[in-house]
Amino acid sequence: MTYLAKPKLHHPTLTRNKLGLTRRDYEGKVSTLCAGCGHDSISASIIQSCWDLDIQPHRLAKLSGIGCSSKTPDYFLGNSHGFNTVHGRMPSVLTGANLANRDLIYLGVSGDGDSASIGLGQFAHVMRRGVNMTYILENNGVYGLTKGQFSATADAGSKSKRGVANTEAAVDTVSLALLMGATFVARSFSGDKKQLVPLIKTALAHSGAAFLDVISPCVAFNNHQGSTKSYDYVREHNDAVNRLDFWPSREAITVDYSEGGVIEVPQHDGSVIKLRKTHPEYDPTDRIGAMNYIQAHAAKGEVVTGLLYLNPEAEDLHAHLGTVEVPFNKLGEKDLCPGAGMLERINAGLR
Ligand SMILES: Cc1ncc(C[n+]2csc(CCOP(=O)(O)OP(=O)(O)O)c2C)c(N)n1
Ligand code: SF4
Ligand SMILES: [Mg+2]
Repeated sequence: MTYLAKPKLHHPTLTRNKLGLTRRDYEGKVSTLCAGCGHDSISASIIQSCWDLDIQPHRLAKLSGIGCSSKTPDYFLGNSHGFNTVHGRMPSVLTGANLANRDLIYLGVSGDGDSASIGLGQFAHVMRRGVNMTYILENNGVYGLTKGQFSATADAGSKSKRGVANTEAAVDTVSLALLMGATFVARSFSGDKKQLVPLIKTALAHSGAAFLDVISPCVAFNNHQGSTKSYDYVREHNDAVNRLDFWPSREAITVDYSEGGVIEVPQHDGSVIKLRKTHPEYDPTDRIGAMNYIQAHAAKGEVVTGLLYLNPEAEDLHAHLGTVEVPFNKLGEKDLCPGAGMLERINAGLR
């Protein structure tokens, strides 16, 4: 059996969002991942975020590659569009879908093997193109699905379950996303829902390439002493540069932030990010500064988390290409075929 359907019955007193939906309406099938796998906690945070944001499930498309992480879209948003692509190829399928129908909210889910090994080229290009999406990389430092080989994000010196040290340099996907031009870059930890949920919500509202690297321990193959992707290691070395809250609109702000140290970052769509700095010197709008900070702290074995970079002026691929507002899949023959007269004029202009 590869999946289990969940019973459809809801308790009548469950809280409902503005659409009248309960959190259960944002769930998927019963997870078949190992008990305690970090990926299941990320799915729970995605469910919470979409429920909080009152997203209509049919307006979201979830795409993934291959791996335990890439299986997870089956375990959330059972009423959304889904496409489980080939290993490492999620970004190009997502790009094509986004170009065909710009009206959907795109959520890409991938693993460190899927994104940093076979899919590294695709990863780099989807970031630099600014495809409007939320890209969540569930990072456990191993190929969980194929029984725990080191992946390209495993830190040099990190030990395998059998005690063998990894000798190769790690691909830092956060630094790579920054380098390639992603306009929202964050890192979090599957065990920190309080940090992760607002980051997912902010990423979903961002119009441009939003990348979220989530350290997500693999309890079967990479949660032992000597691993830098275990629950214990990440808890001990987590260096959160900020904490945020996300408000879908200015009117909705009900929390009192008068204790100080909070910056408001208004977004184009009227939503507001409330950013509480835990490291006063960290400026998430300074891309080069962010790269330096992340590298300097990684050299000390620290895992820097939080909203690492945000470009409030971000534009997406459709803006770069100057495409029409109407999604391509809604254009009819009249819009797409200019007629013989127009074609003649175009050809004449080229002579
Ligand atoms: C073209 C191709 N090559 C290799 C594989 C075998 N394979 C399946 S999943 C996987 C790695 C998955 O690792 P990751 O993306 O980190 O996901 P995790 O299982 O750790 O969540 C590999 C190499 C495959 N399915 N397809
Ligand atoms: S093998 Fe690892 S990544 Fe895969 S489900 Fe089990 S704990 Fe999760
Ligand atoms: Mg992995």
